[in-house]
Amino acid sequence: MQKKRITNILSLTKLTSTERTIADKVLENQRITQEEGIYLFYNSSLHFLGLLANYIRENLNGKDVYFNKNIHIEPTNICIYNCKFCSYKRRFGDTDAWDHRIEDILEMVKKYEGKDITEIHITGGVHPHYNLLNHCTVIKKIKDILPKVHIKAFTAVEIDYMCKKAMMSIEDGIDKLKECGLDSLPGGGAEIFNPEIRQQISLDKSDARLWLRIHKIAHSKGLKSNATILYGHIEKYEDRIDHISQIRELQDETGGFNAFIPLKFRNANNKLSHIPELSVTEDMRNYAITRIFLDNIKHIKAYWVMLGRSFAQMSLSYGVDDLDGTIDNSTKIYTMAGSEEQKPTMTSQEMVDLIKSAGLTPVERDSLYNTIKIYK
Ligand code: V47
Ligand code: SF4
Repeated sequence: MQKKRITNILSLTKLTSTERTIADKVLENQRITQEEGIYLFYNSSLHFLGLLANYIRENLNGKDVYFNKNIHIEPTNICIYNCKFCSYKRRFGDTDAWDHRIEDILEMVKKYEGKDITEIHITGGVHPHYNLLNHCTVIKKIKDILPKVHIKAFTAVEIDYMCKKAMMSIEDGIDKLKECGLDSLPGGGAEIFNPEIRQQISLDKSDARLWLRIHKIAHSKGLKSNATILYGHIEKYEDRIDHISQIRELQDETGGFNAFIPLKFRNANNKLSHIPELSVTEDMRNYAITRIFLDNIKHIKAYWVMLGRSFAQMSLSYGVDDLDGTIDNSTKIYTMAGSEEQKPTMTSQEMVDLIKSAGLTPVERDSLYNTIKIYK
């Protein structure tokens, strides 16, 4: 939306003086403060937030909405941690635990030989038996089968554990993973950085400092990564702003984050099932404020598998410019946590139609946001 048009609309909208200041900052491409971010959460309407977020999205990405062709591999759901929000983790011996052998993983990958997927996203439980070298073997063998595929793998929490298990420093571990074919890091494991809330929902999992340090090291070694927040459980608005503020600071230092992904807490089959899920209005307000606050990350991703297709489409009016991938029914994290997407797969045509019917331009991208195809 052009500056003049939004200025006209804002002049007809009743705003508080703080909202006026925030709107002026956005129109002048200036950064808003943490206090202003918190103010927006407590006070501002979806309409006002949507106007600003959409303006920023259009300035950064025009009408383009990105997606890629990818699959997820979840090698195991056996995990040493006990995150209360997790519907996926299992213990040894549980009937629905899985721990795929390397041969089975490679069989899965072989099915995509000659197909046009560009990315494999690998993440799973933190299995107590596997060290960094085991994971290296997996990615190396995947690259033998699909040499051109981009491997985005292992959350900072997984990297922390696999390095400890191999008695390697994070620096050496990331060097080794890179040498074996790792191309970037996904954004998971960030959850919420506030130490008290994190301790309550994720118990003894790697803390915020370590999560940030691992991403910083990855960036220093030329690997890009994503960042996430898990919102809508027991955290306060202040915690969300504190979290994205720490991401914003690291991005100022390294410029290594490609995308930020707000992940809405889903409440099926976990220890926080008593907490009601947020309304769609709250989700859209969260996307919009994230877009307004995070002025130095170009892409805000709505993970459609978690949100559902209709709401993912709606998020495109509230600051989102990326819908992740076509996925080919290859993830269970969200189906087990209650997402309505019980068979998460979208053909590229469905993805294209979904974006076009929102009045926007679908762009197939690679994992580093280079354009592969524009669907006019
Ligand atoms: O860290 C687990 C979240 C994350 C639940 O980088 C839950 O491109 C909501 O990070 N309700 C893993 N969220 C997934 C992830 C991800 C997904 C897609 C793309 C990318 C990327 C990263 O899933 C975990 C946790 O925050 N999660 N359980 C739940 N019940
Ligand atoms: Fe394990 Fe990840 Fe589930 Fe936490 S969220 S219990 S680290 S699989």
